[in-house]
Amino acid sequence: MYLGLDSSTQSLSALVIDPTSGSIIADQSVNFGNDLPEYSSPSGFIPGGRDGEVHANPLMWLDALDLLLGKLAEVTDLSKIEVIAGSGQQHGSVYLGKSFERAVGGLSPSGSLSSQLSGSFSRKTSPIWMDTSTGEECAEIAATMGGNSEVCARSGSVMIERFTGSQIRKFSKADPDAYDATGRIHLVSSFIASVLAGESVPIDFGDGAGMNLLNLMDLKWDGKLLDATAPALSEKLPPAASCLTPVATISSYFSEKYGFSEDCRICPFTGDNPASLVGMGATTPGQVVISLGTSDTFFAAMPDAKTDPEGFGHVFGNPAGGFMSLICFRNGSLAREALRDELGADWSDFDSAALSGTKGSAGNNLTLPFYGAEITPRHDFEKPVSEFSEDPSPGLRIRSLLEGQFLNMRLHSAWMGVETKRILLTGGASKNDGIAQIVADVFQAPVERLEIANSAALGAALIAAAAGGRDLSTLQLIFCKPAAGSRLEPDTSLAGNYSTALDGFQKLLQKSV
Ligand code: XUL
Repeated sequence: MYLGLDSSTQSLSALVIDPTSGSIIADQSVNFGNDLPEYSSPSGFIPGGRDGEVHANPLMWLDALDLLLGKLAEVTDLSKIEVIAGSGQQHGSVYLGKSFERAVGGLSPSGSLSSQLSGSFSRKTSPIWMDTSTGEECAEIAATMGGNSEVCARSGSVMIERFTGSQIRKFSKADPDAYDATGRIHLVSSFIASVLAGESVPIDFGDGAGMNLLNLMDLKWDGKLLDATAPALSEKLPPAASCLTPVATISSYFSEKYGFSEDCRICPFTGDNPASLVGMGATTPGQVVISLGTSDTFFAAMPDAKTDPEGFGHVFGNPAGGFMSLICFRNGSLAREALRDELGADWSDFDSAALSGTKGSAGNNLTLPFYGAEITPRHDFEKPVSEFSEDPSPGLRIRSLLEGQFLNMRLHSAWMGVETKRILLTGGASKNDGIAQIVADVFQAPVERLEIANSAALGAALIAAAAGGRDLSTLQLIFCKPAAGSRLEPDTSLAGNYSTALDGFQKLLQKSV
């Protein structure tokens, strides 16, 4: 049996799979807000951060690990777990003092993780991916490197506030003594893996690519980027490695306390997006995952480390080999909800209006679907801009907003140069057939929805099984099945409408930014 863990923003989840029977043996999770109210972090981070700072308490993640494994041990014989792999929310960083290695290697099962490791941090809180406070540091690093295009060519992304490099720089400037006292900097993913291993383990390439520090050509830390970021950084980072190769066995704390076998192996943990790519069964080029959430994300496998010339998209490592893109669109559900409220509509209106009622107008009206600042493209929009060729009924406004969202995605993912053969739609709004049909029509590709809810934890469990010698693509055929009846075919008669609309959308965008 194999265990996948996912440490996300709001919860820590575990999924145990048995590849021989093709079944999920256990599925447990701990919600930081509900299960650990003493950390006063209802959404997984400390509320009220100033000037764009968003931090979380790493002790909360440790308590969650104890709580989760305790729950899991009640329902599963953990001695049967051969390999553990995992994923973490990307970009977040954990700062450990020089005593960490000794403390984590000598944990006693009679105490808790948090009580025994609370003295090991050189920074009490961890900046996470929602932090936007490092604009100044991004500009400084980009200037030292000779510009953002150089940063992008090396690391796969221009300098991004939430990425780890600028966060490390900010800490080194704000508190140089604490920075000097830092012996190890981990990502959320590599921190949890290190605790399980009882020693610092490597950072996975896939997750490491979200730091603005890894050189995508040789998958090693980039000396020039490290120097531009903070002093002596190379001494503080663990090496980078693949999440598919186990690097340690589990520490005696976990075997004695929760019944794991002493031979249970630990893989480097990857990021939640690379793990989701695996869990959605989308690790080969041609498959695209679109996740419709508060923000919408688009991610897809890529054979080469091609970068976005406009600098909006990111390149991470694909756990199955090669690379993946990740593109974030901030006006996702936020925009859909804003229009719904403006029209006094509900989601069923999105379904019927978007489907049958307005199909004759597909691609005829254009809307830039932005109710606020957007990151793809990066611009401070205030409200949507529309060009209607007919009277804009509520149904048409809904269709036009949705078309605008997916035309914007199609336009800003073209740099990957990968033909979209199949779209896997996930996230809250993916259940809506009207929205899903518009995705299929705009991209002219079939849309499928999978049964699984936590694709990152499933992806981690599949990585564990692959690291244990199972074939990843066979595992994906077994575990990543589309839900029955979820497939929608594109209406190919609309191909011309949407390629004309794509040109029109691009022109409208150029006029407006
Ligand atoms: C990706 C990103 C988020 C986090 C949290 O760049 O910031 O998706 O990984 O899920």
